[in-house]
Amino acid sequence: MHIQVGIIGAGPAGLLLARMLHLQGISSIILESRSRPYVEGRIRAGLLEQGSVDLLTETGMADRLYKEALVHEGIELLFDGQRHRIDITALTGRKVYIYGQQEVVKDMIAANLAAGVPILFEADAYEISGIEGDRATIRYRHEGKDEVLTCDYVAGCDGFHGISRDMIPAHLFKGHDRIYPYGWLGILANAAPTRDELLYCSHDNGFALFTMRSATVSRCYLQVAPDENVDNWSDDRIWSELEKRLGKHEGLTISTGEITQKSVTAMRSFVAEPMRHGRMFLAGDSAHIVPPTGAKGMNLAISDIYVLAKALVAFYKKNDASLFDSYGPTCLRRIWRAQHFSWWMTSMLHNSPEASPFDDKRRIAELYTVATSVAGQTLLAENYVGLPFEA
Ligand code: RFL
Ligand code: PHB
Repeated sequence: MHIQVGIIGAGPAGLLLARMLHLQGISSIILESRSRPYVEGRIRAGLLEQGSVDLLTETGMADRLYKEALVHEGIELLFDGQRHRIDITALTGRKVYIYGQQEVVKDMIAANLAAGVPILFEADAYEISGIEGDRATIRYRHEGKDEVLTCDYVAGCDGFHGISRDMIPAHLFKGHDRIYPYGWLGILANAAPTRDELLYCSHDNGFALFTMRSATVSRCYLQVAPDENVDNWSDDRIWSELEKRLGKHEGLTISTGEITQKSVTAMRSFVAEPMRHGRMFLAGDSAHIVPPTGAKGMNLAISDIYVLAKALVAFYKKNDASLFDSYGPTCLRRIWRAQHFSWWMTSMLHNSPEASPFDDKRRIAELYTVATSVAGQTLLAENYVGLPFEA
């Protein structure tokens, strides 16, 4: 089979690309190694920038989002026993949306399948070849058989553990990596959110984040060791630690409930360069990872695809291949800004086991600098709501 664009991965990146290409009459197919229920049930990100929501709206995939998403105009920073609200909307004129990534993914899968865009689930791509030549070939295993797909271009939207990134020859590839000495224990609970805005809390025991998925479902995160065993965390221990970290801050008590999901994620920053090699483009987590404190991962996947879809459309509609060369550099400008923001939020809010008492005091002073100055708050808010797609 031959198709214009072969897409590996049915995460937010691959699914959005397929949709944007379809709307311009460009054919694609998505190969996804996991099953549909697995992909639709995977609990991950929850915060969408206004620009991401605008793109989902333009591509006709935001109907349910507008009914179900929670629209947020501010966040609170909690540190040193105090609460400081940052009025994101007053400072930037923009808002953010709370809507689970798995809901975004469900909407995107439904839109693509309804339009006849093929998504092959449980189709594991294991080899990409020909990207330096006239046409690319993807070999994959589906329903117990080895299959071959040829395509003009390959979109490597296969996440951090995918195969695409490894196809860039070692002498051309550079990976920029930073590993943090902590991770997040994340839980989902049938409990009303503690507040109706997100609480980013820095405490002597470590960072905690109170976020949500709906009026009845809370999502909370606790800073833990990066290799922490989730089995060490009983439900009681989780609630008592959340209470300890949050409870120090005036007027707040947490509502508890049944915990329905628990997992530990290590934190890292990573950027792959280049993002294109011949006929293959990397997009989303296959090209970069951010620590989740800045809520940028899914949003960066979406902004990469905005730039990539534009380049493919220019080629197929106007025979203009020039945007292929600028794809990576355009994305990387925004990616590095998001990397900086994610690193900054992470370093400012977590207490590192490597920090000296001086570092800890300096870090709290930095939080005061940001929270008590309009300039500081604006810097945070502008980055939190997201920079323009082509910054
Ligand atoms: P995905 O979603 O990982 O999708 C890649 C897909 O490729 C498939 N795949 C293959 N398919 C076929 N053949 C192969 N060989 C394949 N190898 C892999 C995989 O099965 C998968 O379905 O990547 P994509 O599309 O680039 O999307 C990136 C986002 O998923 C990620 O950045 C976010 O979840 C990060 N993130 C957050 N991002 C935000 O924007 N806002 C947030 O609030 C936010 N919070 C978070 C987060 C990530 C977290 N974790 C779990 C790391 C909170 C957490 C805790
Ligand atoms: C989430 O809702 O899962 C979430 C929100 C904000 C973050 C990270 C995760 O910074």
